[in-house]
Amino acid sequence: MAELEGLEFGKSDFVLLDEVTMEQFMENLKLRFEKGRIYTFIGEVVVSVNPYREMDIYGKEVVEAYRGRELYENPPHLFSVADAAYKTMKRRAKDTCIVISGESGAGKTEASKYIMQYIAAITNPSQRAEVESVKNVLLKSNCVLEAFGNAKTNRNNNSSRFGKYMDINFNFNGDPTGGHINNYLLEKVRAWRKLLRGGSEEMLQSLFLQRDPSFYIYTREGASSSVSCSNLRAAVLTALKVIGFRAQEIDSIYMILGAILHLGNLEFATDGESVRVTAPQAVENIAILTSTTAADVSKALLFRTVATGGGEVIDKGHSEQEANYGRDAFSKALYERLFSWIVSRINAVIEVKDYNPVLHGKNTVIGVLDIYGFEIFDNNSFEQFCINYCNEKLHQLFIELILRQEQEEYDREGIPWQHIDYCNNQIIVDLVEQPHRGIISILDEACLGVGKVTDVMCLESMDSKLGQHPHYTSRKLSPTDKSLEFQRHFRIRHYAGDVTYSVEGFLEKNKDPLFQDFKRLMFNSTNPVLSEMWPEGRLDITEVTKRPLTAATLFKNSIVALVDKLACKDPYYVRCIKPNEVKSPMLFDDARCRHQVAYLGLLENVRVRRAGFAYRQPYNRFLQRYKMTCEYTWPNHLMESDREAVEAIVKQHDFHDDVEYGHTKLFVRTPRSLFTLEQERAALIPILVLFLQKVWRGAL
Ligand code: AOV
Ligand code: MG
Repeated sequence: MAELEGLEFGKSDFVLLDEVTMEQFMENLKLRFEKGRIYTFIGEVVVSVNPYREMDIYGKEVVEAYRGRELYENPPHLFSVADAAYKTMKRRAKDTCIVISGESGAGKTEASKYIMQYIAAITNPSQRAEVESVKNVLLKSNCVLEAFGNAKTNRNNNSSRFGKYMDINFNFNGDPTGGHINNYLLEKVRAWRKLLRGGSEEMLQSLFLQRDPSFYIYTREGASSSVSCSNLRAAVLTALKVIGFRAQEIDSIYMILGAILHLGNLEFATDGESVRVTAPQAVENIAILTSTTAADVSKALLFRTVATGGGEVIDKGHSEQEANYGRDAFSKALYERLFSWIVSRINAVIEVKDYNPVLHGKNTVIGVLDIYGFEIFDNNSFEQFCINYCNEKLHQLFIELILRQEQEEYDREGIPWQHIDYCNNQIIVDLVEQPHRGIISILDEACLGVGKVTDVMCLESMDSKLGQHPHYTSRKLSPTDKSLEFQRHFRIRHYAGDVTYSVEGFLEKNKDPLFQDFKRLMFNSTNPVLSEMWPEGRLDITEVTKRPLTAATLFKNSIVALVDKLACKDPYYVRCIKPNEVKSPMLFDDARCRHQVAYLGLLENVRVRRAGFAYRQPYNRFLQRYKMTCEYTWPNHLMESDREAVEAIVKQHDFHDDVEYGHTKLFVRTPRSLFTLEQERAALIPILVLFLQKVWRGAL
């Protein structure tokens, strides 16, 4: 409803569009963006457009305005969703979650931070010290994760290179008692320019590092950064200390980062039969920083231990190419382990301990998910495949949960259920994840294959197994489609649109193998922090028989677990849209936005919402808003209940057939009925104001 806002700002809920068409949707979205209204509802969902400028809408007064209020009483805002999730959790003792999605740079991480800040602001009114300290750690954990998991990309200066799901636990008072973080698919090592820029001379020396980022292969790319690095580093250090990282742990973190930078600069050369490292000093540095010996580091870089058929163990020398490959896999793994370890350390601190449900009442949870949205690039690879699969799963959950939520509300309110038609994307999910026949299975099979299985062979296998699938195609299957290249491309018809993937590198990325020797090297480090990160390095070569799960399967498992976690909660959604590619606060790029509206499934969302009841409101609230439009209810009604009074209003305006009366709420099917009421109300307000002014003057 256009509460507190005039219609010049467009419709504050897309449900109120005259017709659900892309044209009308876009017109409203654009109008609101241009008027500085970056949030719009679809029922309880908030659609957000990145303003790319500071907005003065997150302050204390705004928090107060939203605190404990119903969704429709204020203009749409992240705080509406945060408050709704919090209220549901507190009132109905239900777990809730807030799913924030959208493409890179659309504003997901910023939104998740405002939501956390809101929850922090409205809880613990009595300022109990132990709750404050939990809140502090929860908020500070963001800073640490961003420092290690974010990087500048061409799409976002502060891009999260990992998906994050955070549970916040609450006691029966509604105060936070702890939490848990899950991270998903960390991408690439790009995050530590700040280490070099912000580090003291002393620190850099102790890590054997040069200050100039361009000296290191891993920090060379995009070396300019506007963020004040020394401040950032100081903030991260403070955050690490607040969370409770010990001095030795903090030192270890920096030593590992240093070791990774040195690793990146290692080069190999071939002398006759054998391969050697060209700069032995770097090996020395790595050994010191990882508390190992140069001989061991060098051996792990140049050889791998293999068990022969006869049970004999031999050292097999790498080729130059294998050594290069091993080095990159090692530095990537070091970084991934470090990140996961940091997350697990934070989890150990914020984990709810000694919770006694008898003593403390039911422990409830709000989950906040900030995860990469659908990605369609010019060249889409394995990463996009994983990310888009994740979004198919989330979309499926979205539709399912929204329908379930509707149904539950109807049940609660005693209203007959009505069937809602929607597009079911199960078939696409199956295409990717089905055992034996799905793409992930085919990939895994190819990775297991003996001998040299190539990406092209894998594509052929997919073509033969999936040729009949309506959502899968390739050039071989659609010979006339010139946009697909032979032996390279396959295309999936996602719910959000067609995406063409290049199969190159799929197998390599899926296998993602790290030579066992590196694991043993790290496990045998005399630094206990490092050793703790590599428990499987304990295994002897003869004991390592099981193949590690592939990257795609690991990812699938983590997403299935995530979906299970979300599915048992009451969901709230923030759908983020990026208005343009140039980070401009002025520009609304129509084509880009249209594309996002389509793949976020927003029109479908509006349709589902309108298929049942477009609008619902508790009787007393409805009455407050519209009582002036009916003679029986103004200024106060004399009826038995608010519900009867609402009935009087509905009858007087002649839309009795368009509503259902629930136990506590009125349900209105079509928005048109409400327009009439809103118009009448708008026309009455000036008259009323005049009237009140007269009364007021008379009283003087
Ligand atoms: P993302 O999380 O969706 O991208 P961010 O939340 O990092 O995107 O937002 C990108 C940038 O947009 C921020 O650094 C801000 O400059 C600006 N921004 C976003 N939301 C707001 C807001 N509400 N008010 C002001 N500025 C905002 V990625 O992590 O890349 O998928 O992987
Ligand atoms: Mg982000």
